[in-house]
Amino acid sequence: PAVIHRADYAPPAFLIDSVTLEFDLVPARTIVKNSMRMRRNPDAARAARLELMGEQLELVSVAVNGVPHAAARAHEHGLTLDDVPDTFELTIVSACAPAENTTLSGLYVSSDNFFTQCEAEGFRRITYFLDRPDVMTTYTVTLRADKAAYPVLLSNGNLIEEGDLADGRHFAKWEDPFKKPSYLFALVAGRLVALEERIKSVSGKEKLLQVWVEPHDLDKTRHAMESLIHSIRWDEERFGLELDLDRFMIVAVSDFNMGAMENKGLNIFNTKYVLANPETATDTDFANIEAVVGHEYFHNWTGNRVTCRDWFQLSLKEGLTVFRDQEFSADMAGGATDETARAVKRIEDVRVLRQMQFAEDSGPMAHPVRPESYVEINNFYTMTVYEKGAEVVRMYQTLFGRDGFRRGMDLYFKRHDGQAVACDDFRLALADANGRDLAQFERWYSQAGTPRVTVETAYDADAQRYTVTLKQGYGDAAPAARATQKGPLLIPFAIGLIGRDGADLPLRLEGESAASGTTRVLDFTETEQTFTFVDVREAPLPSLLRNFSAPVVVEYDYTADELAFLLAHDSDPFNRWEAGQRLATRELLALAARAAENAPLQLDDSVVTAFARVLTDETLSPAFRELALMLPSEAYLAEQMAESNPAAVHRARQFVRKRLAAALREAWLAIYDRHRTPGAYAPTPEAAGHRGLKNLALAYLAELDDPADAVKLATAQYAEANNMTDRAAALSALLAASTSKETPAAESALADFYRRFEKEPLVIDKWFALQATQRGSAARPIIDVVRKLMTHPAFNIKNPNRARSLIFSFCSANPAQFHAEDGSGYAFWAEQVIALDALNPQVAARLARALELWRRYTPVLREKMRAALEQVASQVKSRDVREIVEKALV
Ligand code: BAL
Ligand code: ZN
Repeated sequence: PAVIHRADYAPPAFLIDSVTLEFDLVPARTIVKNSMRMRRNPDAARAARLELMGEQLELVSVAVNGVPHAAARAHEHGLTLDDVPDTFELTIVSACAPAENTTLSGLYVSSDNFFTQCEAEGFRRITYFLDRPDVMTTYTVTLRADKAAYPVLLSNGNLIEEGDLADGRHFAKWEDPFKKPSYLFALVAGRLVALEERIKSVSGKEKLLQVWVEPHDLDKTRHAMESLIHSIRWDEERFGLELDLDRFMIVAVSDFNMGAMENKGLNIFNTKYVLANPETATDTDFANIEAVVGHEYFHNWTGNRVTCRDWFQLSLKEGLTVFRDQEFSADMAGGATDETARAVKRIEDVRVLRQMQFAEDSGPMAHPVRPESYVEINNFYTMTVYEKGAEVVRMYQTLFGRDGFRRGMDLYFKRHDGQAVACDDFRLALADANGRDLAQFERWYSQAGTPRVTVETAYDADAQRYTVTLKQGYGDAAPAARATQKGPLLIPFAIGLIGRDGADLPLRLEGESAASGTTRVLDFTETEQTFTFVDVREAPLPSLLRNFSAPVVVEYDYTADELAFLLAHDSDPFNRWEAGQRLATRELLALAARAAENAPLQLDDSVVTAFARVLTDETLSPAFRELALMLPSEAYLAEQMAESNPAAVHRARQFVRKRLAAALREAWLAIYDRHRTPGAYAPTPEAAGHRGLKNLALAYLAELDDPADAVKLATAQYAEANNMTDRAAALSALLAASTSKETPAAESALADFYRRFEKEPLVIDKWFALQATQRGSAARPIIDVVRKLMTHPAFNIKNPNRARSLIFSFCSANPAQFHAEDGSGYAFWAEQVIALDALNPQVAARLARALELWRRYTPVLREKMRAALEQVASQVKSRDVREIVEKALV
């Protein structure tokens, strides 16, 4: 397949000054009339012809300045027009088939309503166009449809006219005053209802806010609305950015490839990130909705007002907007000053980064934050572009502080509002606003792979000097990453030094006149660099990379005692958590190595003691304790092994869970009791923290060989729960307990759960996911459960949420069962990738990625994975899946 290279970027040969679209919406055949005022781009080389992109379209007519154009040729990828003048009005009529569109890209039907998804290249499936982000224009859109079937007609911007037509049809005309690229176009038509609010923005202008859903979901829209209002306020306060439209709409749709989409003024959301009430949504769902509503809203400035020049610059908007939504969530949880509450959010984000992005960066799909090439852009909506991209943006704030970062943002908007720009433009704005040369920082955008920083320290008691030597490199990087690595990075390396009493020491670097602060951000710019602290009155313990100040791996030889000390004392809450994770990871990897050889397992008491201390430390917030007591995931641990062995990791991790359960049984019971949250449900971070810790206690109790306590508590909790967090946690505990000792409570709760929530698709997704991710045994492999569930009447592979809840949950979130030695998981994976490829290539390609790290597994698994990959490679058709499996097999 054709590879597209960043280096080949050229400006468009033609520009579009305005576009008028008229839709006659019919599911089987929708007619689109597209009138564009076009002219040649004075800043581009003169082109012999006009090439418009188009896919899966039926051309009806083409006219230039109102005259049918003979020299127009439609082909598989678009429409070619010879002999066009320098400026002209181009009118194209075409048809598409929304009801047949299972790809969920372009115009499609879901629950008998019409929706669109245009990012990245879906608009060309609606009409012929210059479907590239650097072609920005103003849109006027008229929608016509049957009034009874489609009473609501929405598009971007402001509603300027509506009315009835003949034959029971009606129309609505929308005008978006802002120029935008085609990927931000949207329309929605159907039987929907809205929750509405009117607010005044900071400058006193009235704004209409709407959350549109199907009628039976109206009782689940309040939280999304509140999240939207909080987002609007937050962007005004933190960045001085105001909502620029009179009306802002969110629409929920149950068939959606992504989480949500930031179309100008008409955000379209996966129902998963809109709908919530206490009975149907967990604390995590509530938090995710707040984050995603924020994310899409924040795109209005970072993405829409200033957009991307080309898709290689995707992180310009995504990395920045993820950073903004992370900061929003942290501010909502802890304000600017509650460091522990902020750290909880930081830890959650870093867990995801390390588990998913570091893995991506170590395999065949490794790419820089600003990729150099792609086959299918949809494959580059990745953890690297989003999450590592957000870390790159965070580093500017770490270097310049909140105020310096704000100065950079202000300059970025001053320079580029209304433009389509590149990652370099953002970097230069930050550099210029803060008077610093950030040329070296560019490498964060161009180099792939996870940097490794090794640390050596030395203390000279006589001179009271402490030296910290940092070395950076990429270790044994994957070939895809190695090819991009050119030189050292500018790494803001935050460090503190801790004295024997557990308190931070004042810090003075050599050459400074006085000590200042207890955390310093070192400018680490060379391959090897030594920093000397003076007036260090005792041998300190270093607290390294505080608050995870850069997306790197830190290697330092801490002893187990030192890690236990940091876990008990570090003033940086992130590093307190980190010390516990290092301690646990080290222990778990040693155990996994033994498990791989079927050697007996044994856990050092000091580990149990260190964890017990955190668990019972009442000065720590429940949310923090929950994170500290959560062991690194099986996926993360397998990734750390020289040869990934999911079965051994599972055995080791289960062994430790059982030991922690047994050794701390009384403590878990006490915690369970103390952190019950009686009364009305509120999804606040504080209440969620109590529930989280309580349910962690329940999960540990369910690990006991005799899980009677857990079964009793979970059965009661399941029956009495007034919220989904507690009900789902109880069900999960019952399923876990039933693997040690069969309990009828698990089966009956599972059946009750289904009956109770049969009409709530998002809850039924949880029902599938809980079963797909449950622990199995030799007698009861989960692949059998999954295959049976595939035939359940509620299963529907065409709905991405449902496919994810069963197929993806099993293939990506149940490693011990998926990687069964008999290869049964891989055979299932191949079947499903092939089935999805024919329906929805974007979703299929995501699933395809579950095997990309195959080379890192034990030989037996590796060979079976390769065979499955080859089978898929020989059968799939889409560019999306081909790119993934072909890169994996190289
Ligand atoms: N732009 C695609 C969805 C999102 O990142 O918001
Ligand atoms: Zn985004």
